[in-house]
Amino acid sequence: MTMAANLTPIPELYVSYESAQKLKADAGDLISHDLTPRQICDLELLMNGGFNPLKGFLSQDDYNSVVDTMRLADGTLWPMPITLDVAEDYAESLEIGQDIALRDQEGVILATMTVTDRWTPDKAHEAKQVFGADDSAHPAVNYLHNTAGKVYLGGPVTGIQQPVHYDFKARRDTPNEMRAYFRKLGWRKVVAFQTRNPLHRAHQELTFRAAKEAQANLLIHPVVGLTKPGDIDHFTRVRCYEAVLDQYPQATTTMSLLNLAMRMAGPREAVWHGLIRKNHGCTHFIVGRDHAGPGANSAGKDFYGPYDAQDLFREHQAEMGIEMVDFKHMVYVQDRAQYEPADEIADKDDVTILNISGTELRRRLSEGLEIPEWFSFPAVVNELRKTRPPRAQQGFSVLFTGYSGSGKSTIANALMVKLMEMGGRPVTLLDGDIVRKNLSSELGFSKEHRDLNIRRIGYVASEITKNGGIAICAPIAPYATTRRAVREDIEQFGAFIEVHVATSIEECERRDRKGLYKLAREGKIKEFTGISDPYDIPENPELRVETENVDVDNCAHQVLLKLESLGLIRA
Ligand code: PPS
Repeated sequence: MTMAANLTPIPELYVSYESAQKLKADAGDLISHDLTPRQICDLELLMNGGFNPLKGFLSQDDYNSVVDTMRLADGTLWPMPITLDVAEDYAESLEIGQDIALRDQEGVILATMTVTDRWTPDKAHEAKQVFGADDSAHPAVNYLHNTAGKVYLGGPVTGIQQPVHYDFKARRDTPNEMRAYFRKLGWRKVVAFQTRNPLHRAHQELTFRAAKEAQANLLIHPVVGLTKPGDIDHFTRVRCYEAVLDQYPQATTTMSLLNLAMRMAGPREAVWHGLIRKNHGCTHFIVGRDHAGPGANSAGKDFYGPYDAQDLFREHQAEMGIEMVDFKHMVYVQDRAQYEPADEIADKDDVTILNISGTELRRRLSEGLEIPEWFSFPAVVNELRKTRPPRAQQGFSVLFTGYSGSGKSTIANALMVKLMEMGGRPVTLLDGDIVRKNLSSELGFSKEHRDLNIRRIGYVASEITKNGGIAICAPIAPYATTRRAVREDIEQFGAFIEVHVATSIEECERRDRKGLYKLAREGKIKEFTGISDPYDIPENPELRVETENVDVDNCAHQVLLKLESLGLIRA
């Protein structure tokens, strides 16, 4: 099918330097929108042609068509809705036809957009069509419902400047820079490898084989924008990739970083990834088992079948103009001291086959155990160990959640003292009352204020965790979605242990230490958790402690045992 790449430049949305200077000066009069991290990623790829043929954030017609048919309204294949989500009141303040300034989080203007469309999307429908289910266990569905604004704006974008990156500048290339590089080196066939994980020997082997099979050069094209919550940060990964690059025959392989915000949309995502690589001048694309898979749904089953992504890609590859190379599952054959594709080992009953799964690798890293040389390169393991020291040396956060008067603060205090007695890491207690006094003194108990309060606690706890300390938090934290957001913030840096202090509302009311339940029953305190405001019982906390007929010391001890079983403390 695809023989050689057409490497002529593709259209970008940037204006000339002079026009950009003028636009920047004039933009002072425009209403601004401060882009979210995801929108910055999307805008960069819109402007530099990575999302060619899109000319801006999708209009309502294009959106409806992409959601339902994977095509723009004119029939062009495009699987992912690229939308500018904003808050309702902001959207209402705009007129159709108006230009707005799109700014990064420091206020730097990156582009202007003419607002041609404004609508309130049916998010449940979008979730079902694009991600396969309206199930918040899917990170992008969760984002759609809990992070994205309620209203979408659409319209063409005029690019002023690229988002600023201070890291790995020399490794970031626009599609046209990539095309020029391939032209210069005479690379007419290029197979791209998309990844959000560190590369080990098996990946090196499979990418090298894929390139040989396609008689092509190889582009390692890792995503450094947004990946799946909990992934290894891109700084560490890029250092790992640089170490692996030396392992390829010289002049066959290059690496470039892609500032993409992944959606983990499996099959649709694979097609999207292919189109993006086509725009970068590649002729082939490696698609593996469960490509861009988000993991298990809320019923514990995978969202997509293992080969759904390959099937969808295959169906569309002729139209896309980029050819799929199937990912070979590589395993190590000890007897021959080499990696071989699992399905090509004729004598598999007579040889010893070794493999280390991602879960096993994480276990070995977190427990400081050996990672053999046949599995990875020493330089890669070294980088990973620096970022992921054994769990007993990492920071972590414990969130106690439960009704007012359930005993959260008392257990949290006891736990703090026990951890301080053990020593080794600094411990900070973010008790509900302490936080309300020092961080959130202006907040009340509306849903919005409670969310803000818990997000602040999550932010401080994530910083403590990142810096190797222990944060013990003890707010009511009544809403499951907010607790989940905090979990995601913290798990980027270390473990998050949710402890449900499961004292029943009846018992809390019976104890009524502060006399607040009485006031709540009399209607003198409004929106009181458990009486006149909801409390979402945690479904899968790391630990649930009962306090009725159990003393505080024992409750705190149960938490210690949990921490020990997770390898976070040593007995
Ligand atoms: S939240 O929902 O997590 O932001 O709440 P939190 O910061 O933990 O604060 C809870 C403490 O504030 C007192 N209080 C109320 N609780 C619940 N609902 C209402 N409306 C309310 N008004 C005041 C209450 O004493 C809680 O104390 P704790 O420490 O939980 O017993």
